[in-house]
Amino acid sequence: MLKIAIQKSGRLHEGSLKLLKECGIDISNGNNQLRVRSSNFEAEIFFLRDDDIPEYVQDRVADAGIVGENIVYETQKKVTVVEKLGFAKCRLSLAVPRYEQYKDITDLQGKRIATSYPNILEKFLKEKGVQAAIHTISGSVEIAPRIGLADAICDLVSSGSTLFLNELREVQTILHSEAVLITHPQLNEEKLAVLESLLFRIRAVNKAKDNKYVLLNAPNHCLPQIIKLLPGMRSPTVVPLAEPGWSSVHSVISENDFWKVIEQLKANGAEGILILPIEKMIL
Ligand code: PRT
Ligand code: ZN
Repeated sequence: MLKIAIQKSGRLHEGSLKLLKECGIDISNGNNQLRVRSSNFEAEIFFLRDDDIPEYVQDRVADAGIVGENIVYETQKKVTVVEKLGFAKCRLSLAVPRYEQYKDITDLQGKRIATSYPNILEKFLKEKGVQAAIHTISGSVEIAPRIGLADAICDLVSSGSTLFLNELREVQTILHSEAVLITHPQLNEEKLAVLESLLFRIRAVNKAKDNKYVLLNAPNHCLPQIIKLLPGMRSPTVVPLAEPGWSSVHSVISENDFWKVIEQLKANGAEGILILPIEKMIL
């Protein structure tokens, strides 16, 4: 049995539950319970505050957990990051009042910086050789400059609208973060086997999200060029159409290359292009 800790409520909660569901792991937390056994997978899910998850994993209360990398690096517990999960993306950044001069990090020498991430910030400033007074506060960091508590802040940013509304300007990114799967560094054989199975499913789900299934028709003389543009998993499937001299080509393309490849396919004679989402992808 693998004990997996996820956030009870907050920005990671939905994404964590959705990922487990996409992995076919059934969890029904109808009564708002603290822990729930999956009915179809060797796992028990614990619902906790995100800040506490690394410590619980270190202390073996849970074997694994889903948290933001920002929390992993700030709490400095002995846990292993085993997989990036691709959701809850954000960055930990320094910001100063909108009209404040800022050339580079040395402008923060001797200044006061408010943050909920004192450990990450201290390490960063040390690396840059900058000395500043770190004020640790647990929430609403963005108001610190306005109330005269600090000259700058170090906080999580995603869209940037919180900074904008508080008349702050992002000047330096310290860390890019996303949700990750962490585990205790030493799991027994039985737990490792469940973890392997979980990782296999997570990778199949996330790989599918990065790719699209493409179907198209093309005259046979265009096939060599089209096949070059669509390497697919091994190579594309090519099947003849009922109309002589034409074929249908099926393949997989990466989300990142998508628009570029589609334009090139059209330019090389492809017609009737269909793009479909992939649910799971196993290489
Ligand atoms: O109650 P609990 O302790 O479990 O939750 P929490 O309130 O501490 O955390 P929560 O739910 O706010 O965030 C959980 C995790 O989500 C964080 O640790 C990050 O890994 C991730 N995450 C992703 C974010 C953001 N994006 C984010 N934008 N966490 C916080 N924010 C906040 C940020 O602090 C700032 O106040 O959102 C504001 C900025 O957002 P924008 O869009 O205006 O830039
Ligand atoms: Zn928290």
